[in-house]
Amino acid sequence: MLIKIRPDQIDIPLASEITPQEVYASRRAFMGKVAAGAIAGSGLLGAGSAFAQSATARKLPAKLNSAYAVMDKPTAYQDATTYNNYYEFGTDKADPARTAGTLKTAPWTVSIEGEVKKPFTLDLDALMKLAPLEERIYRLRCVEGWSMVIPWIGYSLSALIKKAEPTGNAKYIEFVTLADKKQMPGLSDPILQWPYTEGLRMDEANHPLTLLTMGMYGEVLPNQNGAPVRVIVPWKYGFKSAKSIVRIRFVKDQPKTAWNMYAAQEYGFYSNVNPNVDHPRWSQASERRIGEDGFFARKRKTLMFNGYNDVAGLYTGMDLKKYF
Ligand SMILES: Nc1nc2c(c(=O)[nH]1)N[C@H]1C(S)=C(S)[C@@H](COP(=O)(O)O)O[C@H]1N2
Ligand SMILES: [Mo]
Repeated sequence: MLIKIRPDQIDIPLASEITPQEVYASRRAFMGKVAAGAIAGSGLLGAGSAFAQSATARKLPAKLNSAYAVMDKPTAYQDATTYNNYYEFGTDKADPARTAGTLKTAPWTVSIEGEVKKPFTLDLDALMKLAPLEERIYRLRCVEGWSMVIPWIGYSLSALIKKAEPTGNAKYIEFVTLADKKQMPGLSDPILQWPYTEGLRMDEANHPLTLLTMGMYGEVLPNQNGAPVRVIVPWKYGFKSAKSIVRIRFVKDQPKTAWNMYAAQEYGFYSNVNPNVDHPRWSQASERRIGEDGFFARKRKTLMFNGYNDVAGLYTGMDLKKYF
């Protein structure tokens, strides 16, 4: 018999309270049970996503990549789509859900520029077909001290980098996002220098965890979450995960980034999730999971690299207090 089981009904430990090794082991045990039929028909596997979605958005079929799925309970779709940072659409958490309806996501192109064999432009359709879409369940932690767990859909950015054929001079990658006053009411507020830009070192960009993201919860991205294409870098603070990307530039020198230009002493280039290095205004030692932890609940511990220990090797020999 097939039993319908929602992810939030599966009894799993809080991943933030156990070690990443245990997370991995328990996920393997979980997947083992699925394979054995004990959790058959959960919908967690296969082409469709099991997660609650909107009634109108376009479906985006993708296979769950269980190697890249944390055990934590996914955040409710309602929370993930109404509590957003997307300053082009206002600075209040509720603003983007209200105002991002004016974002025109089709037609859309992403141009690949800079230190590459030959610059080119891809439309969204071509971008979607570049590599098989995967569903991955990642934690996203904002430097403000809250976190979510979201089933994203996309593929490793490395697939696009390979296609771009970067030259030997390409040491960093810069993401330039849309800045259009007609579509984005927040641009009249000069709080950040528009367009919002972000960047990664080439080895960070090529790490398989770095996800070029076109969807979430089984569907195309809602506008407020960065439609039609964004990046998700799960071991870094949320602001590194730039939304609504229009240009990807391969560059020799470390690119300027929007938040670093806003306040360099608060927002470094690297911005790895690090419980040992506090932001001047917020502790980074703990966090509140949106939709789960009330304001009076004991906060959960923030994990080094947000629990993604695989990336530690990228920073061997670097003083992460200096390169925060
Ligand atoms: N273009 C753009 N991208 C952005 C932002 C933004 O203001 N503009 N905010 C960042 C911040 S601070 C966070 S925490 C995440 C939030 O992503 P989410 O709304 O999908 O959870 O998006 C990041 N990407
Ligand atoms: Mo953030």
